[in-house]
Amino acid sequence: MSVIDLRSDTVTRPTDAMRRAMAEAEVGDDVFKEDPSVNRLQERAAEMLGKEAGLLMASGTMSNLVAILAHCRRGDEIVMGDQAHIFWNESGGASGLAGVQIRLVPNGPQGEIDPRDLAEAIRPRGNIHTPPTTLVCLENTHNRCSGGALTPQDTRRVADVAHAAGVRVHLDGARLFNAAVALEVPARELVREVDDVSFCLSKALSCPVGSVLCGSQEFIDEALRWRKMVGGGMRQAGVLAAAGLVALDSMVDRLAEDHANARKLAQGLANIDGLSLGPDRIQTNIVIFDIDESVGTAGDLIGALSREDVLVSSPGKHSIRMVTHRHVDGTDIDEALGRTSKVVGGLRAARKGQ
Ligand code: TLP
Repeated sequence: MSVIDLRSDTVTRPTDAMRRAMAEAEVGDDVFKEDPSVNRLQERAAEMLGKEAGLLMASGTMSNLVAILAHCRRGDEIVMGDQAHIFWNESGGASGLAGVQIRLVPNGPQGEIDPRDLAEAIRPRGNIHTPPTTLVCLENTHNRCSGGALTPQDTRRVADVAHAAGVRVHLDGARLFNAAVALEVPARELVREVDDVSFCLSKALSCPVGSVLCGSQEFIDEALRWRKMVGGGMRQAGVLAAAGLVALDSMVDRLAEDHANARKLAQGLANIDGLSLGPDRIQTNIVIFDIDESVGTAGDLIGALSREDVLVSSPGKHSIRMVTHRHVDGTDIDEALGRTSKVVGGLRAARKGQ
């Protein structure tokens, strides 16, 4: 029985073309800004996103942290959705390392933020009793909102409120190209209104390592120093950038296949008693569903599925996440659905018999 790994699109391995490009990459010392492949990737990313400059980072987490460090001072307040990856999954780096306080506003079903909630949450500068709001963080696609994609209008509405109050906007676009493909909108349209954006090369785009932070030249100059401080100054990083260039050239359009597989997966899961989700909501490659008490906990289901060689992850005690990617095709989806149906049926029968 083959293993079907739906834990994350981060499990994707580099393509043969990437490995060749990595082996042949022209390199130099990037801390001296002398790595031609890194320079090419940064320019290419910035150009694709309509920003002045780009900066290669070791990870999405490092990109988000460096963006916060570059925009904020210790004691500032930053606002984000209550399902934000920065809040849930980045080890508390914003508070632990950047010294900022996080204020949460509700995320809508696709990861959107209501501009009225943001307007209410923003605190002005100049009051010695309250932390000034200096940054708003958005996420597109939204991981914990089942890969929901923000439209350019969703982003503009939030950015307008933030900018009118003198607050900057950072976009965690770890899966920005998934949003662009799903909405059939150029990625640069999705980031036009934000001050900076980071996107990941190492998720569905299949690179081994990397993320690129893009913004104004002034912001990137500031980010460069913070990247060095957190240990992200890499040397012959061109071997990584070479894979990133292949990804931007040839791995974006195929994301549509992952999205079609995720929809098929969601439709199948919705037909299994004990699982609940709205399959029409699925826009990209992340499927999150709730588990009924009759099945057990997320831990029970993860364990039972792994014994059937289906690997999944869990965003909560009663929910499961399945992510489609380049190493999972339509046949694997059918197989995963068959095994999940069997496992869920077995767990329900066992609980009934207790
Ligand atoms: N997300 C990972 C896990 O941390 C949950 C995943 O498997 O999805 N922003 C978003 C929206 C992300 O989903 C992730 C990774 C990151 C940032 C951090 O990226 P890395 O893992 O490169 O630090």
